[in-house]
Amino acid sequence: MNDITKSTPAFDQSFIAAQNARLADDLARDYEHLGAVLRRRGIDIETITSAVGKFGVAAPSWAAGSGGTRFARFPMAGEPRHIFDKMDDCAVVNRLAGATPAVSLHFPWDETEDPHALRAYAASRGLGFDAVNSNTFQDHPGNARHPLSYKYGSLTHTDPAVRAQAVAHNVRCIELGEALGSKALTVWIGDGANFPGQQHFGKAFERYIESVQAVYAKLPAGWQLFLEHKMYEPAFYATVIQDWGSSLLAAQAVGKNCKCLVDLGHHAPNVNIEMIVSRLIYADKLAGFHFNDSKYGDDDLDAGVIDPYRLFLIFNELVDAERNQGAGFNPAYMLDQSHNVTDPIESLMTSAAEVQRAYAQAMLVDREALAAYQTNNDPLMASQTLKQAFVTDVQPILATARLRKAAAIDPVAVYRASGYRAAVARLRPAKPSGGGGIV
Ligand SMILES: [Mn+2]
Repeated sequence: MNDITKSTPAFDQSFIAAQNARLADDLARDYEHLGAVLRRRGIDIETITSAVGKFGVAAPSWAAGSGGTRFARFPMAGEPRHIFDKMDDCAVVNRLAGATPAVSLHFPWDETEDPHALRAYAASRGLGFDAVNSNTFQDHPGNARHPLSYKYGSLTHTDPAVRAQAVAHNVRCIELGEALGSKALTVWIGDGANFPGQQHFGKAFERYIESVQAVYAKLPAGWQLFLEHKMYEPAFYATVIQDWGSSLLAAQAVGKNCKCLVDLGHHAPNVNIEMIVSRLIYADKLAGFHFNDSKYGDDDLDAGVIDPYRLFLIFNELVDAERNQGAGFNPAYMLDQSHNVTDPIESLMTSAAEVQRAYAQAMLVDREALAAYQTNNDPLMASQTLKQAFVTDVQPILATARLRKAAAIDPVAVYRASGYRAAVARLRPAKPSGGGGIV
């Protein structure tokens, strides 16, 4: 453990302020101009900026290190060695980009025997905790809580002893999460089959429901249980919770506070994810999101890098629901990415901003006009109404929201100028590259 976040320029208010000072005049002019543009559309820019400033998306602890593929992992200098280093890096992300006030942990990757100490460490760096995640999709050699193998499944395993072990781990995740101040557990399992006939579809699904019900029974008051579906990988023929339909059936069978989490990379290419979001909102079963982007599969690329319009269309549904339901509509927003070729801190800062961007753009949609075009069957103008919001450059709003919370106008530039990665590289010895890919 070190005190890097206390000494790095990335945390020094006067350093950040000096960097901001070089850009502040131009930003003020851009913001004023955008304010005038929006005023002509009947939109108060301050309302949008205020909402953006309050919008947070959780950073995943597992994304602080270099990711990998099934083929290789290329470590970088200064990689976090343990959960405290990860918290330091996540603190820099939030300090400079001002959009990730909570961290989502993964157990046992982030295993700790003293969650209270971890919570205090996070709080001293301005961080809290979002949903905790359980890992029963790999074995944990040497971990006495996981003597049995998950090779053939976890919550749906044919052996009740393995299922009991997986259930017990999820219950432990809830206990750790309670000590950390989390309010939700996200469950994703890799259970499935690579061969036709390998698994009885119906019986495996029934075992899943039964196991999740056992976890749900241990859920504290005020908590939610998030079920995360994924079409394939590691199972390549059939995955037990492969789609939002299976997820919804399970959530409905388990209980009111069990909901469906949408990871943008966990669908077939070209699937209309925004429509799935709408359906889950209708059913009051939308848990929240794992934001990332993809071209072909579960690519875990940075949010908004491939298809920012899809991200906008998802937020269009969310803002619509927010307008209809008010404060009661409160999905969990988390990033879930793997950074193979970029500095994770830079990727997390820009990804959080991309999510904020989609939110801001979606708030610019003229919903009254859109409703009229829909009612009057004017598809061209309906589409143009969405496009008008999407093509509006909301960068001055995002930057101003950051400036107002003393974060960086240009987070990546300030981060690079701070020399943070080189500083931690001196403190954190390089790890040899393991053969493993995704970690
Ligand atoms: Mn995910």
